[in-house]
Amino acid sequence: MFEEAQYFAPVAANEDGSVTVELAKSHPGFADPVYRARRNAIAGLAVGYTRGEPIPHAEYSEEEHEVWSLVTRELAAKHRKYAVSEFLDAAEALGLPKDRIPQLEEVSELLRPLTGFRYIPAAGLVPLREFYSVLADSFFHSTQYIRHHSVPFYTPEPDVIHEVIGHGNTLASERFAALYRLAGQAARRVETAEALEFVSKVFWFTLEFGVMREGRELKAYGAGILSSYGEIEEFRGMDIRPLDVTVMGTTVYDITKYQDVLFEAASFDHLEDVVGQFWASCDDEMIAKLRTTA
Ligand code: TIH
Ligand code: FE2
Repeated sequence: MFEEAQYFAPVAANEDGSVTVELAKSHPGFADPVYRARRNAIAGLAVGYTRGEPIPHAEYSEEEHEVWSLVTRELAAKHRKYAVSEFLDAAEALGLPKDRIPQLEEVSELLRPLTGFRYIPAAGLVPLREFYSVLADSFFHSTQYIRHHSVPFYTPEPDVIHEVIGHGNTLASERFAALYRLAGQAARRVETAEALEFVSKVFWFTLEFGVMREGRELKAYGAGILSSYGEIEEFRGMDIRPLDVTVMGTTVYDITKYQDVLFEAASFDHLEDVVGQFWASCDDEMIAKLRTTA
């Protein structure tokens, strides 16, 4: 999940303690009362959650488990073809269920011996600062609902498939987990809204939508590409630019479409050298300077 500039359905608290998720008219689930009831119930689980408690259990319907199975099946073949090897190895080590949606608590348990990352349920939009800074402590905010069954190949709205298949598998790699933690430390270190936005954009163009050279091929490591079996077929045809922190930190993107500008790391070492180093050392002053040179 992510924030602000992103596509997030507002969650409203009702007087009786329940919550209502406001889906846009254009949302594929807008006119589906069963789906809307599910979204409200699931958002209700995360409201009032405090860290350290067990994550509330979401009881998914048969139809919801089927969406997970379908997407898992479609993605498995595409991952073999298009995902970086570090992701494939991590996914193998994590061993997510294929035929049912796992509980977030269960995913945390699977991650525990690998990298120690833990999930925090989120009802909807999490403030930018909060979302990123807890990455430093190996916490990851996650939605629990699943995309509407009519559009399984892509959603502009982060859902449990994106959070768990995209981010969870990545967070099972110690090498990737270290980068997530560095992004968190950077978010905690910077003070201005401009600097925080810059840090979050570098995250967007790397850990969400990054691509990487592996031998002669271009592979994906960004969770947003790896959770969409529609978008993953398209990334090689996009405008692929060299990895550059200043450009990534200032490029505007549209969350509702397939990303048409992507940044290529020449190798994992290159990603760590450029982006890892940036997050490890950036501060308000450095970012203010970079923004003027953009
Ligand atoms: N587009 C992704 C998917 O379909 O799985 C979800 C998102 C990733 C980043 C923002 S929204
Ligand atoms: Fe995400």
